[in-house]
Amino acid sequence: MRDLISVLNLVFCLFFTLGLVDVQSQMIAVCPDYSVSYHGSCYIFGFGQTMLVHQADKFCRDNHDGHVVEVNTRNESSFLKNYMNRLPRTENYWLGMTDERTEHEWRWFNTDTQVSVFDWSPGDPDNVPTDEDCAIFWSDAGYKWADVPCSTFKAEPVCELSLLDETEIIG
Ligand SMILES: [Ca+2]
Ligand SMILES: [Ca+2]
Repeated sequence: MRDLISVLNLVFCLFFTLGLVDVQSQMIAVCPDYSVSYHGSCYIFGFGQTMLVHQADKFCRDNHDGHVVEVNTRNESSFLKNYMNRLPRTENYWLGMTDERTEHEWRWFNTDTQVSVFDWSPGDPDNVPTDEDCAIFWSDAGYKWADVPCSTFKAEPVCELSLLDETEIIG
């Protein structure tokens, strides 16, 4: 009987410990090894494949439980632009925003909130030659933004994972 109690104690301790480890791992804000982190977000770059924006959106959700990058602050914008300019490659990257519903009113796909910080390249957004309702970090403009057609343009995704509420981290 004493042996049985010992065994039950051991099993309980084991489950308790495992449970505790699990709780702790959910509380610790750590980005995956293959990502870069900045102020509560992880960014995953360099998939080596270009795709349409709706494919990029699905790609980030399905593979990384994240979304195509959203730029919420000037600092985040600078961080991403500087990072892209240092990468040894020249690719265009998707932003997770569109002005499909109302021209010139840009909204984030992920949260359906209005975009408040922009970093357009000179002359953009121009919405020509065709309807251009999606946007990229444009390599030719030092990764300032350009509007492009959603249904035909291909670029690489940058997936963003938010670890904590960003408003808790700013300042
Ligand atoms: Ca963001
Ligand atoms: Ca447009």
